[in-house]
Amino acid sequence: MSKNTRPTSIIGVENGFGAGNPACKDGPRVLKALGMLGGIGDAEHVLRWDEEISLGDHPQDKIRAVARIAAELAELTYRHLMEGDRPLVLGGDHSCAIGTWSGVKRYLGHSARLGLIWIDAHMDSHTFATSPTHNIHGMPLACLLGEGEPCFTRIAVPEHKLRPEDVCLIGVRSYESEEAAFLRQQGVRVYLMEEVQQRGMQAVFDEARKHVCAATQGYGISLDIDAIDPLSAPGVGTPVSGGLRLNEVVAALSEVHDDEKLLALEIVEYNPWLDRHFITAHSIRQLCRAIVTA
Ligand SMILES: [Mn+2]
Repeated sequence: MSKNTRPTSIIGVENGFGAGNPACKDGPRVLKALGMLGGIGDAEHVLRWDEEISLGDHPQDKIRAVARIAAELAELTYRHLMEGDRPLVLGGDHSCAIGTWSGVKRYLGHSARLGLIWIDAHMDSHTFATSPTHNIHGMPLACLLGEGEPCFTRIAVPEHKLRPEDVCLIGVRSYESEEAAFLRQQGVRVYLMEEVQQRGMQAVFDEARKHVCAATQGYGISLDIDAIDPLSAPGVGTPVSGGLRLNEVVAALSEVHDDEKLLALEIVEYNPWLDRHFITAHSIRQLCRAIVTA
């Protein structure tokens, strides 16, 4: 691996319009107010809060609201990469992924390929045709693969942002059959929680990293904190028991934090109002420390 020299720059996305419970929009603001990400980093590994984006409280139309946020975020991740930073997007609900990775794809260029490791208890691969809830945070991966509303699939650049063979999911344990069928038909590699338990997170993560790097010019990590066991991350809208151990995810991030090919990361779905004793906030601090300084 060539060594990363980019400073990490946090972009807070105060948006919960894609989730059933919109209060995860307060995640970045609460982490900042608690000083939870202070004192991370050193002279060689800089971490700085950059900016927050938000839309205000009561949008008339959730689809337009989420699309507007995604377009704004795509512009920001693109600009930060151009300026030599590594963006760390803090959600907000997972619909922000549409924006994050559209901006990263724009930065890489039309003919380049982007890899993505999607760590999540869910598949997030619905469309409006298959989703029982119509919550957009259940759709971002399908959108990035080119499936879904044009206002989501055409952000930043018109082409599909990801090729299915450049994507891996890790930690999945709750999904609908339509999503599983879509990903299977696309040929996306999914490491269900069962496989992670059998083989160990480190083996699975190493294999996933090789997979998403094989034919790509750079890759990212999208971490939905509901992938982590609710014991270490209770502050999420849709907790599912039997998840990844926090220390395994921290170890995985530490392993790649200095990898020059790792272009951007996101940590999403923290809902501070559902947290207990700041357990989730402390877990996020550990994850961010692993990303910045290992
Ligand atoms: Mn998710």
